[in-house]
Amino acid sequence: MENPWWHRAVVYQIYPRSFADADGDGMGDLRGIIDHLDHIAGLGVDVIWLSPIYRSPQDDNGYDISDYQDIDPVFGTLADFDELLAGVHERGMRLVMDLVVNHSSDEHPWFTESSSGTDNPKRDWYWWRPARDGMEPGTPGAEPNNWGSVFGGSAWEYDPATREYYLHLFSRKQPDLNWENPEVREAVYAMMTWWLDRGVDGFRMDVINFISKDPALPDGAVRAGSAYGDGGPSFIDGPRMHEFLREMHERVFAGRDKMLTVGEMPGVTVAEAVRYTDPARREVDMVFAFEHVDVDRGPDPWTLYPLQLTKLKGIFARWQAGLAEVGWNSLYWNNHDQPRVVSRFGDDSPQWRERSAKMLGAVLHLHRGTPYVYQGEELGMTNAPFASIADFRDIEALGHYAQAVDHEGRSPEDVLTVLRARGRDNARTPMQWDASPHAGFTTGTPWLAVNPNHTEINAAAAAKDPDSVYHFYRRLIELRHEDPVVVYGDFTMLLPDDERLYAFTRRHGDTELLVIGNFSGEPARAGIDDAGAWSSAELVLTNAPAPAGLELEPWQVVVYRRTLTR
Ligand code: TEU
Repeated sequence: MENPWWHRAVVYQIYPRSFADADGDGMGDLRGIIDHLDHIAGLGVDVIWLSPIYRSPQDDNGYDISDYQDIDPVFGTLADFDELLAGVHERGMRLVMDLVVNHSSDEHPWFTESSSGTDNPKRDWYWWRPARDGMEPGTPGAEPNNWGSVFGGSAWEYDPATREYYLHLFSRKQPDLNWENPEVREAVYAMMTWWLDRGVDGFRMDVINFISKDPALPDGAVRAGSAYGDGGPSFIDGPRMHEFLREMHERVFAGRDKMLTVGEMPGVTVAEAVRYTDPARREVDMVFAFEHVDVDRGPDPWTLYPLQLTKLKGIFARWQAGLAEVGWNSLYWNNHDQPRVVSRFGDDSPQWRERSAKMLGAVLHLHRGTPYVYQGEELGMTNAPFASIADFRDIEALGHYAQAVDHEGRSPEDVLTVLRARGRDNARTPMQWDASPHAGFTTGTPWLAVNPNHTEINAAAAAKDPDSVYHFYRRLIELRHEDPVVVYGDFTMLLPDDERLYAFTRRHGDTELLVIGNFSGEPARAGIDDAGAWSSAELVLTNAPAPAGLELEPWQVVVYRRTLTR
C-alpha cells in the first residue's frame, strides 16, 4: 500500500475564539483567521485543524453544539466559512474540522425533543435513567450511579418534568448522545457527509473513545477524598468502540481519499491504539493519546509534581515501539486543554524561554509520527499570570475549583497553584500578534486577558528575527518535508536513564539522525557510543553554538545526520 500523505504532514491547530478578532467584539472569528492565513502558510504546515465553530451556547467554548450544520454568529457565517476553506486550499493546505459527537448541547433540538417526555421518539437518543432503586427522584444520593463529571460534580442532571436523570460526562449542558441507538449514528454520519461534501478534509474527533458505554452504567470506584466514583472503565474504549468506528468509516469515509481522521482518546493504551490505527481495520488514521501529558500528574490532583524526564522518555519509547510496525502516532505537546509546554517542561524565564521552546519543538517533531502545532506554540507563548480564580473563564477550572474548595475542603491556594500551572486557560489567552494593546488580537475587550508578555513575545517580532522560535519551527517543518528519515526512519531511544538528556536516533536506508535535547539548565555531556564520530557529522539543526564533543549547553538541542557506509 502507498504511504498516506499525512505521514509527511504537520498540522496547525487554531482555537478560533482566541486566534484573531476582526469585528472588535473581543472574540476571535473566521474573518480573523482569513486575515492571518499567511502566518500559518508561512510556517510550512500542511493542515489546519479548527476547534469548533458550530452554533453553540458556548458553555464549553463551542464543545457544546446546538446546530452541527451552522456557524455560530460569534464566529461568522457559512459564507465566511466557505471563503476560509477556499483560502486554505489556495495555499495548498487542508482543513480539518472538530467533530464533537460524544455529546451535544442541551440546547440542540435533539435534546429539547428528547427531554420533552418519556415517550418522545428521541427519548432514547440520550442516556436517561430513573433514580436509584428505592430512592425518591431528585433527592441527594438518588442519582442513577455514582459517576463524577470530568468538570466536577455529579455526571447526572435531574429533570423534574420527567422525573428522570440524564448522563453528562462533561458539563450539564453537554448531555451524552446514546450511540447504541442506530438513528443517532445515522444522523451523525449524515452530518459528517454534509461537511465533507462542502469540501472539508477530515475530522479531529472529540473524546471519541467515550462513545460506547456499558449500558448497565455500573457504579465506579471512589478515590480517597473524592465524592464521586470513576466511570472510566465503563466508557473508555467501551464494548462497541471498534464496531462504531468501522461503521463510521464505511458510511462516511469509504471512497474518499486524502482525508485525515484523528481520534482524541483520553485513557487509550498502546495496545488499543494499534487496533484503532491499523489501516487494515479502517477505523481512524491516528489517535491523540494522553499518557505523555499526564506524566506530571500524581496521586493527589491538587499537588504539583515535577517532570521526571526518565518517565517521559519511557512513555514515548513505548508508543514509538508499539506503533512501529502497525498504526501511526500523533505527536503533540500542546492544544487548547494543556498548559504551555515552554512553561511546563522548559524554562519560560527571559534567559531560556526561546532556547527551551526550540529544544522542545525539535525533540517532539523528530519522533516518528504526525506533529501538531498549537497556535502560539510557534512563538514560544507561555502560561499566563492568573492572580485569582476570578481571572479564569474555563468551565473545567471553575468546576474543579468549586468541587475541591467548596465540597472537598481543599485550600484555595493549593487549588490555585495547580490551576495556574496546569489550567486550560493558559492555552486560551489570545494569540499574540504584535506589541500593541491587546496584542493586535482585538480592538475591543478580549474575552480572556491577553498575556502582558505580548510586548516581547509576538508574531511581528518573531517574523523579523531570524533566530526566533517561529523561524526555528519553520526549519523543523522544512526538514520533515525534505528528508524521508524524519518521516519514515525507525526510532531508537538512547540513554533511557539519563535525568537531563533526551536522546534518540532515527534510521532510514543509509541515513541516520541523532537527536539530543538537554532538558535542564545545566550543561550536560551525552555519553553515547560513537560520540566521537557523531560530533564530526553534519549538524543539521541546533539552537545554540555548535558543541564540542557532545557537551550540550543548557536547553540545547542538536540534530546530527550521517550516511552509513556498509
Ligand atoms: O477534551 C477531553 C478531555 O478529556 C478533557 O477534559 C481534558 O482531558 C481535560 O480537560 C484536561 O484538563 C475534549 C476537548 O478537547 C475539551 O476542550 C472539551 O472540554 C471536552 O472534550 C468536552 O468536549
